Amino acid sequence: MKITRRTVLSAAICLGLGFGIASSAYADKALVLGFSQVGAESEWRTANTASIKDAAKEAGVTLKFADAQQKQENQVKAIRSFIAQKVDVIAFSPVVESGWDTVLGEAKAAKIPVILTDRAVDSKDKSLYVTFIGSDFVEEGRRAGRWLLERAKTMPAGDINIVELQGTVGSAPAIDRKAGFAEIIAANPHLKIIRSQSGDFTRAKGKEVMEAFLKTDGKKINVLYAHNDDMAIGAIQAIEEAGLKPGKDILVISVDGVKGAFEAMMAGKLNVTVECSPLLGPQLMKVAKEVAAGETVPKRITTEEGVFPAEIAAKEFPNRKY
Ligand code: GYE
Repeated sequence: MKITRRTVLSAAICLGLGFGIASSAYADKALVLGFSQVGAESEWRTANTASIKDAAKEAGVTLKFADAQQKQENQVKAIRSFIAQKVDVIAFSPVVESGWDTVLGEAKAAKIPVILTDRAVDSKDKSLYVTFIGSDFVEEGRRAGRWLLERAKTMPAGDINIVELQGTVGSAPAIDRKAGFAEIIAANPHLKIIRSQSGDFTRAKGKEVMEAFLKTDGKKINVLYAHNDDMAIGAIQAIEEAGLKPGKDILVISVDGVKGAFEAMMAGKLNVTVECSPLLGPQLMKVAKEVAAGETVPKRITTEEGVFPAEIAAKEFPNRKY
């Protein structure tokens, strides 16, 4: 074959194109994300897992997904295995706030960036992770408190006794939702938390702990504040089984805004839910790609959310995505 200027040129174009295609396909394939999920404890968590899996597929990210079944030791194991597999980015939703420094130090030493999603860690060394994507749980607690503060104005004079179902002990949402709520209700000395215990964010535990509350304090309880919808839904069952009317005899306040909560509001059994969005997948994939490309990302990415009282539940229900 006679080599002309033209063949050299077209060969060069082909090669260039070839490289172009190959390198962009490579770039997409190259992003391997190890994700350690808390578990499958709630409707919120199920929606969060689906959001992450769907978004990974959509973004062409190879996702290595591990379910920790609400145990920190399983998350530590998963993170170590991601390091051993040399994934490009590690993301995880830490079940509890404390005790991450060692394993995050190992990821840092291996030069694998870590993204926190949903829940925070209390590590002093902020260089152990690149960013934290998720809700402001203290603000969610405040929003729940503000609703009650307003509602209390229409309630009979005297003490208003509150029982609280906390989330998983030591978890960021349990610590922060408790703090935000307490901060706001302190403005009215009649608002009194008479019992507060963990229901581990599950329906079964929420029901069980509410049963215990009802046994000792039944008639005295005016309000239930649950740190998530699942515990509220479990507790609603306990209230009904005790012959009381949830939403009326005992006001019920919760957090998340899952479909189950909207159904309970439409049935008149739940008074308000403070929104906490689990749809973090698309944002996580975007940030993971940016981090892998060496871009600087904000240290804190906060999710935008609202409050849904029972009065607007039926209107909002068709718009709910989780
Ligand atoms: O509110 C609860 C889930 O971390 C925000 O975890 C999340 C919480 C959510 O089990 O339902």
